[in-house]
Amino acid sequence: MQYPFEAEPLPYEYNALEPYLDEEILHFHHDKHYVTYVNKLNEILKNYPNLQNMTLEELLINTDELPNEAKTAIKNNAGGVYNHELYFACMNSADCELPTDKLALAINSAFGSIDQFRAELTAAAVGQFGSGYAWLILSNGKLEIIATPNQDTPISLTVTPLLCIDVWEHAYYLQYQNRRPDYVDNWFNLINWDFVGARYMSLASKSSVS
Ligand code: MN3
Repeated sequence: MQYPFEAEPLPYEYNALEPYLDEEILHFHHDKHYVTYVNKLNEILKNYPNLQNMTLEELLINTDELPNEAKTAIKNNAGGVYNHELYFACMNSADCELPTDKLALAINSAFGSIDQFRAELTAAAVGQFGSGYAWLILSNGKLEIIATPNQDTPISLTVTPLLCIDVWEHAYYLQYQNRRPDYVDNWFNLINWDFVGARYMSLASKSSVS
């Protein structure tokens, strides 16, 4: 995927995540916030034909190749596209409350238990000051939890994101107002563990983790 980037459709119905996330939030979040990042990225890249053959990942990783005057805008908007696509893909309506198989083993090994994993991811998401994301990442074959501000993305740190939660206020304010901890708590019901597990298996094998 490269310029001109096209917005991916939401991978489920807009009301599929109720009662944990309202249809109205999904409309604003996907159709306005996410689509705006796609459009702005294309607007910027229109002026840089030499960047138009780069993938989204390349734009975020090979930042040395970006012109100085456009570097921040490209980072913010390409990050906004990448982060939102992963965030939407990491959720679904299925009652899939726990990871399974090798990902479950890896989570237990890295954090001690699923409950501890949940506590650490919650702390990162609730504790992120201002806008940003909390992530489960794969770094040198090990699972870790980090938080990033704004639209910064872990792939720029050369680690691999497996799962993310958007904690910008636009992700929850219409339904939860200032109660970010309630949003985070309910979001755990929405994690698409089949997707995250498949992502782990495919990426872990690439970094030679068994
Ligand atoms: Mn968002």
